[in-house]
Amino acid sequence: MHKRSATHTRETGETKISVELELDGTGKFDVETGIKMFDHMLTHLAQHGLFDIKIAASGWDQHHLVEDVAISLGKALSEALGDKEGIVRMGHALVPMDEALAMVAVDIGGRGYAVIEAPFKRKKIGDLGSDLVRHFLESFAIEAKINLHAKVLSGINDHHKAEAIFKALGRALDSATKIDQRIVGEVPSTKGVIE
Ligand SMILES: [Mn+2]
Repeated sequence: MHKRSATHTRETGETKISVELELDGTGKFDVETGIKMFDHMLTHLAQHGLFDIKIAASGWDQHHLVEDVAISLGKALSEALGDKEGIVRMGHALVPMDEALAMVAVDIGGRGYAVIEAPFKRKKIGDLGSDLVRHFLESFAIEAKINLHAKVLSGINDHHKAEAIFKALGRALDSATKIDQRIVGEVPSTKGVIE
């Protein structure tokens, strides 16, 4: 099988981003965005998605940083999947973290859409603005051209809720990006193509 990986770099007046993504990895990560809690979340994505992820990001504003990492990671995912031949396409995961429980479902169908139900009590989770969890997921889904539903089903602690979401996202994406040996070389869509 060809190597399913992609590199994406993005440099604007606001941020400088470099993303390397290997889909069939082992969960190796090297993530530095300058936002510790965001790094923590992205490493969970790598670890539990079994993706090898290298991200270096810098910029003067946290909102732009998170948004631009989401855009670059989304584009890298889409590119790494290529023509989407043989992939399982849909995936979901239900992941607990202590009292928190998160559900994530994805469809790699060529359409970017996100439905996020993740209410946080505090304005910040560590050094990360709580609103940026939603913003990350939405921006990522749109650029990756995937449907992404994320829902916190229960939970009290904001850190636990966010962490459960990112672990579930990793697991769901791992399932959806896997190659199904029964349909190698076939695009899993009645349209015959997935953008
Ligand atoms: Mn943690």
